[in-house]
Amino acid sequence: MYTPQPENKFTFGLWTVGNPGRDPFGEAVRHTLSPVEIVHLLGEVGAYGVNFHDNDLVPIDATAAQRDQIVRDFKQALADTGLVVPMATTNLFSDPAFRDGAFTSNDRHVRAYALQKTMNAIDLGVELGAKIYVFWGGREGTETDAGKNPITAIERSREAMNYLCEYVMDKGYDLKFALEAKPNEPRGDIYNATTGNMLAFIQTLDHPNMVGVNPEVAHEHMAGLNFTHQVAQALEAGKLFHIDLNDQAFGRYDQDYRFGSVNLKSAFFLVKLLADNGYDGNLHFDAHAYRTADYDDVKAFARGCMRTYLILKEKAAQFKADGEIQALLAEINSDDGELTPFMGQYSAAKAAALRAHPFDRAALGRRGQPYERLDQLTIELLLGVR
Ligand code: DIG
Ligand code: MN
Ligand code: MN
Repeated sequence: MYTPQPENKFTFGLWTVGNPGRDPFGEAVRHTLSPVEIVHLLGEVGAYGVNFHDNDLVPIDATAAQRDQIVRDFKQALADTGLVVPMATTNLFSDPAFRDGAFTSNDRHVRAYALQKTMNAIDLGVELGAKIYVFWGGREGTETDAGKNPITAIERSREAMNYLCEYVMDKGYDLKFALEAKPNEPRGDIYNATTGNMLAFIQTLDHPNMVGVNPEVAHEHMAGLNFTHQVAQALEAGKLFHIDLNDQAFGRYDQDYRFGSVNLKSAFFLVKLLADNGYDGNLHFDAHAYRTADYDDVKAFARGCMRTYLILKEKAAQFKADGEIQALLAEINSDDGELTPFMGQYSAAKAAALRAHPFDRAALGRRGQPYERLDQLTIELLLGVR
C-alpha cells in the first residue's frame, strides 16, 4: 500500500535528498553524495524523476571535459535506474556575482552573465530531457528600496524572460517556463513575492503562453496565504506548469519540511484540488530532511513525502465516496433554479428583470450553512475514524 509508482510522477531535486544539512548556524552533518549516488538513492525509494540546478550537476568552474564526463555518468545513472529529468533550473543565487540579484541586478554585466548562464543551463536541461524550466528569483530583491526602483526590476525581469523565451523558440526546444515565487529569504524582500504576482507578471510578457508558475507550499505559507487557493487560481488559468511540495509553519523562515508534516488538513485540500481537477503534471518535493537525519532517515523522509501524498489521495477519493459528506454538499449547493434566468451572460433584459425581482433579505440572512458538521466529518475522515 502507498508504494510510489512512476505514474504518480513524484520527483525530487538533486539539492533535496542530497542536502548535506548545512544551515546558517551550522556546518554540514552528512557527507556529500555525488549526482550519481543521489539518482540511485531516489531510484531506491521509488521516485519517478530527478530535477537539478545547473551547478547541482556541473560545478560552476568545471572544464568542458569535466562537464561532459559528469553528464555521461549522470545519463548512465538515469539509464540504470529508469529515472527521468522532467525539470531543470539555473542556480542564479549561490555565486557572489548574484549578490544583488541576477536579472534585476543593478550591474548590467551581472544581468548579461545571468542570461548567458541560463542559456547554457537550458541547453543542459534539454539535453537531459527536461520539458519544464523553473525560474526561482532567490536574489531578485532588496534589503533597501533606496537602491533600486521596483518598476525597473519588473522591466529587467520582463526583458530577461522575453529574451529567454525567444532563445527557446530560436533553438526549437520543447520547453516551458515555470516561475516560482517567494516573498523573502535570502533577500529581505523578493520581487514577484507570490504566485498571484507571477500570474499578473506573465500576462505582461511577449510570449505568455510559454510561461506558467511553479507554486511552492512553503513560500505561499511564508506570505500567510492559503496555498490551495493560490494553486487553484493557477490551475483555473491553465498556468500550473509545475508544483513544489513541502510543508511550512506560518511566520517562519523557509522550512521546506516533509510534505504534510505540519499542516495535514491544508495538505489534504491541496491533494483533493489536484485530484478533483485531474492535474497530471509532476509532483516535485522541494523539501529537505531534518538536519538530525542520517542518510537512512533521509530515505525515510523521501518515502514519507510520497506515502503521505498517496494516503491523502486515497482520503480525497474517500471524501468523494462518503455518502454523508456528499449529502451535505448537495444540501449546501442546492439551487432551485429560480434566479437562473437573471444570471450568467449579461443582457439588458436580464438586468431589468433582476432589478425588478423582489428579495426577502431577512430570509437570506436566516439561512445558515452546515460547515461545522461538514468540517468535522472531514476531520474524522482524516483521523481515520470514518
Ligand atoms: C527553492 O524553493 C527553489 C530552488 O530550490 C529552485 O530554484 C526551485 C526549483 O524547485 N525551488
Ligand atoms: Mn522553499
Ligand atoms: Mn522551490
